[in-house]
Amino acid sequence: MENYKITTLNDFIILKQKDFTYAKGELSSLLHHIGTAAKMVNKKINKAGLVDIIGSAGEVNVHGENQQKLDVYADEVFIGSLLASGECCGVATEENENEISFSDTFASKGKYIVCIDPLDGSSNIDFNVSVGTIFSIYRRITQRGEKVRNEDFLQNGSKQVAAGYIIYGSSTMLVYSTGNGVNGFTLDPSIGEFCLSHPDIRTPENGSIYSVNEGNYVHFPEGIKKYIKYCQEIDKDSGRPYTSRYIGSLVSDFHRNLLKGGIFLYPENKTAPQGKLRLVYECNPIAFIASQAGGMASDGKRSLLEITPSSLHQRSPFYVGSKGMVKKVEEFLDFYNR
Ligand code: P6P
Repeated sequence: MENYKITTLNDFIILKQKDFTYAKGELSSLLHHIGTAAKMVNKKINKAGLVDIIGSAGEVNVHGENQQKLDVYADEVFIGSLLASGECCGVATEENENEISFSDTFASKGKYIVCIDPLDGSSNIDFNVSVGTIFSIYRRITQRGEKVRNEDFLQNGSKQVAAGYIIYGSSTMLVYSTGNGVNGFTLDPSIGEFCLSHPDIRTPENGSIYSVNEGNYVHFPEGIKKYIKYCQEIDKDSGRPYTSRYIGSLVSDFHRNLLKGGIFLYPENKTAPQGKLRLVYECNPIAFIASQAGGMASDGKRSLLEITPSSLHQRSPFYVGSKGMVKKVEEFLDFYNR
């Protein structure tokens, strides 16, 4: 008898809700709505090559970056689904300059705010490279029923109630944590459900993969240049030389390293003095997942989760993955940038 014991995302959310004595189902409902939005975006991405939805929307986003049509679609779908949940009172997304306050009577009383990059890596879509959604959930600071304010979205990463990502790749996966470990769910299109496929993900203390855009090498800090050469040296005891793997899509590069062990680096460089990746809705949620799986994330000097953001779209140097490897990068930066 084939094993039909399937645990869907919704089964799991309800099951795990029992871990939180004070839980009244609000977070569960919010996570369920994120799963629904992910299925809708997945459907469009799968057909992107066939219908007129790839390519530029002809607009640029708040950062002056060319907005892909699927960016716009994903942004609208996730915002709509978060509003519909009734548990989220406002969102900050990569595609909108300012936070969005939900004025709907029901939603304005929501307990949570969400920071989200609706479609990270979207410039890769036209070339059939995996892309992702990255999300972060906090309790609001403002009073329920009030309009949200900037301060609701500028909490440090250690205050995250939950975080996760969806990777639209060879299969579509949702990986999330509510602070009790990390679990991965793979979408079974035949039943339209995310099914538990990677329970209790733990990332190895050390790995043999390093992921960085070496095209920026000349612009890197001295400590990063030396670390990259360290990865390329022969040292059988530590398994070097490491393997270089870089897709150019954060969720894909991080997800591979999370499962196999490895480090992802996006350093500050002369052309991007604060790095490229956004602290609030890219680095922090990924850092939360990494730390929950036994890894760590740093800006090169300190734990990324301890940084209090000063603006919604601020960038940060980003080093994330296996704890031993991130600590080694911090050592190199400290020694060579002394
Ligand atoms: P670069 C995609 O545009 C993205 O925001 C991340 O997904 C990815 O890790 C990074 O930028 C790639 O940047 O400069 O190496 O092309």
